[in-house]
Amino acid sequence: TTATKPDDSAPATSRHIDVLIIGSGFAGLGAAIRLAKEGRHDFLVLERGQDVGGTWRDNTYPGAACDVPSQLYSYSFALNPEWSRSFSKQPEIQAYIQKTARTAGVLDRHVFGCEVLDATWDAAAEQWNVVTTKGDFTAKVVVSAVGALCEPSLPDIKGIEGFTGEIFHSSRWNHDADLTGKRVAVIGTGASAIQIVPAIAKSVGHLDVYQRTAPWILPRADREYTKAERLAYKYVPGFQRLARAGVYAIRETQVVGLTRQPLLMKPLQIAARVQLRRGIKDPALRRKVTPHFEIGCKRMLISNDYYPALDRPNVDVVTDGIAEVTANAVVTKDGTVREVDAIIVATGFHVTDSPTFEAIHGRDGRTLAATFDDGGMQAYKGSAVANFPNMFFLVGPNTGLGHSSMVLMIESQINYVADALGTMARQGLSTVEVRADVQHEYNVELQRKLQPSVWMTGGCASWYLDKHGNNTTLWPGFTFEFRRETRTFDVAAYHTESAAVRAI
Ligand code: N01
Repeated sequence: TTATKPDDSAPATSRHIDVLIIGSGFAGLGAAIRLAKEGRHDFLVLERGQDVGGTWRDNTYPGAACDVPSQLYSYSFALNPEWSRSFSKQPEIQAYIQKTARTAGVLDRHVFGCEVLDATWDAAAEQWNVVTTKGDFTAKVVVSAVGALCEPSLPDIKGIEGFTGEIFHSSRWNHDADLTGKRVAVIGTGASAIQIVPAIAKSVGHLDVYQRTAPWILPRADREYTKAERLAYKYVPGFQRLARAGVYAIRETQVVGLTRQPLLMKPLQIAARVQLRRGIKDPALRRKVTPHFEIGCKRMLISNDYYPALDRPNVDVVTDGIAEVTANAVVTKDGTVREVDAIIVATGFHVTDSPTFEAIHGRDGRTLAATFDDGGMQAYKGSAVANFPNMFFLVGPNTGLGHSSMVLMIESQINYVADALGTMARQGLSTVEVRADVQHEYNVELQRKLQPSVWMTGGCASWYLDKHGNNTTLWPGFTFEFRRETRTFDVAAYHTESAAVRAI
């Protein structure tokens, strides 16, 4: 089911709006609900898909589920007493997002099937000119909520475009492709792959898992809620908030091990080793999949069925690098040819080099891509970038988490943006643009805090780091610290222009 009927209407004609939100995943939808509640701003959400949900709409691969406990994986203003288990599966999360959108009554503020092709700051008119597949818009403020894990990163492997079998990215699963009994290759062993592999291992004929770096995998404390728990979540006042607070507190403690004392992560490493020993009986295979970096350096993965799946007789882990793909096979650097009917590309996303950055032109026409390419992907409080006036980012630079729910960070950013819009209205500001010196100092301090973290010292390469070697994706503190920093819009950090002054 979809939250709404697809909007197949003819392209909208040129239209001015106070606030344009791009994207309707957890972030954009949350912002829309907030602005609707405030009722002060004329706003519209442009969504390239045909439904709300963002990555939870797109990632429909077999086994897709969340690695954050269900109790933390909802908006604080729309707790979900209906969760059926401790770690929710994708269909349940998507249904929650759809229901939240419907209940909040914001679907009629969405334009679905509307992809933003270009957004350019018009300094003279003090507005954004936004070109989309459904017509042109102008907006006083743009809120970019396009997500960090939405643009598939396809591997640059010789000959891959000539493969004649089924081939698709994990986040673009082809449900028409029947893999039953087929010879299948999965490239990658990240969070997506380790869910896909156990989900398809039994039904495919043969499975080759191409592993470049062995990941750390912790037990997944997943179980169905009992009837009593479900009733309590639904009917006992405060029970769900209490459960949420408990999970929150446990998760937050990991920050110290991740960012200040990586040695504190050792118990997790031991737990992961025990799980590896129990899950895989073959010692040679066990050696192959033993990680060689500190746990936490890459995203920590959780699964109870990945190792047993690798141990199946119809599954091979291939660690020789891929040399090329031919019309019907994957060839490794040692010359081995493995014929396959299908290739699943679970190679992650463009995070620090997202193609969406190309479409945004700030002052002097410079793209966000060029800006990030020079100085690294950086922002002020993850929300504003110098030279991009009246544009705010949700899930912006250094707002990701290695330990807890992104929804917590998203809500903090929404508070900040809502307060920014309120401040602009109250003070009659036509533009706000973060000061370059403030942004610079903020990022120097961020990088200083990140230096001792396991993400920098743990001996791995990960999508957390950009091409300059900086961690431009993760927040190096407790989520409540970010909440505190973003509680109010600190207008002094911004160059502002007042509408009244311009009129004179
Ligand atoms: O992508 P990834 P993902 N040849 O980038 C390998 C979230 N998420 O889609 O480690 C061969 O993590 C690459 O190898 P290496 C979560 O935040 C959450 O799995 O770079 N291999 C790696 O093994 C997660 O972190 C959930 O050496 C190549 C894999 O592909 C993020 O999304 C579920 C290669 C990519 O792993 C991304 O996860 C899913 C090449 N050319 C995702 N290029 C849950 O909540 C890359 N690789 C459970």
